[in-house]
Amino acid sequence: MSQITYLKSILCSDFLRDTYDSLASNPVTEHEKFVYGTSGFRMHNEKLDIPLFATCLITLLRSIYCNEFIGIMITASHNPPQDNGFKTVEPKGEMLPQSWEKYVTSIANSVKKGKFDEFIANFLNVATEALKETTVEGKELKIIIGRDTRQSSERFSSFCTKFFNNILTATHEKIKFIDYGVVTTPQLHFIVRKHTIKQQTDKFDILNEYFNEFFQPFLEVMSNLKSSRFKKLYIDCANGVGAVQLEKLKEIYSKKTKQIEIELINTDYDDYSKLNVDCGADFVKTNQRLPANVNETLAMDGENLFCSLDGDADRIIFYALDANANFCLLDGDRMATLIGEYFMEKTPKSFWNDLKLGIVQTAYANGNSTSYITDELKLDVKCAKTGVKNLHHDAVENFDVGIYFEANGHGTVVFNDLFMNKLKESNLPELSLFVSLINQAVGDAITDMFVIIAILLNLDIDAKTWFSKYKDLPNRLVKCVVPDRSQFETFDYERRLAKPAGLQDAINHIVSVNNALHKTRSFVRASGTEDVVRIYAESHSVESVEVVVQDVLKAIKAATA
Ligand code: 16G
Ligand code: MG
Repeated sequence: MSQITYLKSILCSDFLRDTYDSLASNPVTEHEKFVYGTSGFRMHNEKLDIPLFATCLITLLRSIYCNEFIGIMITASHNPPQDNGFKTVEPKGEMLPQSWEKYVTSIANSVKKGKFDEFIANFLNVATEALKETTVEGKELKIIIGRDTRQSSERFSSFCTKFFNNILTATHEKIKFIDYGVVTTPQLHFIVRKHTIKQQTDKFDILNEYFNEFFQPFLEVMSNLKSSRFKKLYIDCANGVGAVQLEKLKEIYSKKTKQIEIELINTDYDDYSKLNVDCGADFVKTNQRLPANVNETLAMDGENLFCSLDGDADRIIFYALDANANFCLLDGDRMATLIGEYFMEKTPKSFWNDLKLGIVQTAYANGNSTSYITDELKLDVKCAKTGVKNLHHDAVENFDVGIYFEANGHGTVVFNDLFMNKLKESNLPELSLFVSLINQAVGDAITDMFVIIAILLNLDIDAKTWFSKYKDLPNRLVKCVVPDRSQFETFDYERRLAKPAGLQDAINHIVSVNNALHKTRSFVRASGTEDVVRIYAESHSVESVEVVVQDVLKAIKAATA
C-alpha cells in the first residue's frame, strides 16, 4: 500500500473523526494559535488537546518517513505545574528537524469546528510534501512515549495509547507502541536512541542500561582516587521526575560505593502543586539564591556539594555559600569553562595541533565568562541562538570537541571521529574514562552532574574554588508582558532587534549612557516557551543593571503602546 493510501485509510476511521469533532468543538482552543517551537508545544494543559493530536499525527508521519522508532516526550520542563507540552524525539535521539516544525504547526492550526474535510485535505498535502524525499516503505510503525510527573501528563499519555491502538485497529497494520511511563527527558532520548542502535523492538530495562552506560564509568573514576574531598552530594529534584529516577538510581549506587553519600531534596512529586515551586534549576538560576529545604550552614561547608535539576531533569545548576553566606552560582557558563579547562589540563598542547576545541554559548552567557574563555583559557567561543538544538548544531559544525552550555544549565559535549581516533591512539586513560561519562546525545542533568563532580575530584577543588575562577558581571533577567510577542524579531544571534521599529535604537542609547566601564550589555527577545518577552542586562554594578532594566522596560512599553 502506498504511504498516502495508507494514511487515507487511517483518516477514514471513526475514531479519528470522533476525536476531531470533540477537539474542534472545544471553546478554550477556538481562537488559539499553536506554534511548535524550540521546545515543541508548551502551554496551559487545558489548551493542549489539539497540539497533542497534531503531535501524534506528525509522529506517525515521521515514523513512516524514518521507518525507525520515534519518541514523544510529555513534559513542560521548568514551567509551572498547570502547564504541559510535547516534543518528538528522532531515532538517534535528536529533536524534530526544523524543516518539519512548520508541518506540525500547520496540522494543529487546521483543526477548526465543522472543517473536517479541509483538515483532511491539508493533512494529506502536508504528508505528501513531508514524505516526498523518503525512499523507505513504512512496514511497521514504531512509537515510544514517556512522561514527566505532572498531573495532566497521565491524561495525555492515555490519549497517545488510545490514538495509536485505534490506528492499529483501523488499519490492521503492524504497530509497535511502547510506553516507558515516568522518565526524564534525556532518558527518553536515550531510550529511543538505544532502540535504534540495537534494532530492538521490545521494551528494555532502562534503569540498568542507563546505569551501566553513565554511572559505571563514574564509579571507576572514584575507585581511581585515593580520597574524595566531598562527603555528601545534595540534589534538589524540583519535586519532579528527577526524584523518581534518582531514588531508584541512588539505591543501585549506594550498593556499589560508600564514597560520596547522596541525599535527595525536594522529592515530593506526588504533590503536583509543588513542581518547580521555590526549587529546581530555573528557580535557583533566576533568583540566584538557595532553593527551599537547603540548609545554609551545610551549603557553606566545602565538603558538601549542592545542585538543582529542573522539572524534567535536562538542566542542572550547582551552587554554594561562601564564608559570608554570599550565594555562589555555578551555572552553565561555569560548567562549560570548567570542562574546557579540564580538557586543556589533561592533554599536552600538541594534542590540539590538528584538532579544534571550542565552546558554544548563547547571548545569555555572562560577558566575563566569554572573556575568561578567550583571554584565560585561550579557546574559541561561538554564540548561538537560544535552544539546545542550535547550540548542538554549532558545536558539531565548528569543533572537533564542542562544549556547549546555555547559561541556564542546559548542555553537554560532542566529539567527532577525528578526536575519538586521536584519543584512542594517545595514551590518555584518565581522559578516555572521562569522555565515556558524557551523554553526547543531549544535555542531561544527571550525567552532567557526574561529569562535573568527576572534574572537581580530579582537579581536587571544591565548589568555592571553582567559583573563584572568574567573577560574574552583575546581571538580571526580567520578563515583560506585551500585547503581541510575535512582533519582536531578532538578528545577530538574538542580540539585536529588527522589530518593533526603533526599539533597538532606544536600547543602544540606554546601554551607551550606562556604559562607563564598557561592560554594559542588554538585549530583548521573545520567549519561545511563555507569552512574554525577556530582557537581559549586565553591567559593572548592580545599580547600573537596575537602571538599564528599568529604562529598557519603559522603552518596550513605549514601543508597544
Ligand atoms: C527551552 C529550551 C531551552 C531554552 C529555553 C528558552 C530545549 C530542549 N529547551 O526550554 O534550551 O533555554 O527553552 O526558553 O531546547 P525561552 O525561549 O522561554 O527563553
Ligand atoms: Mg528542562
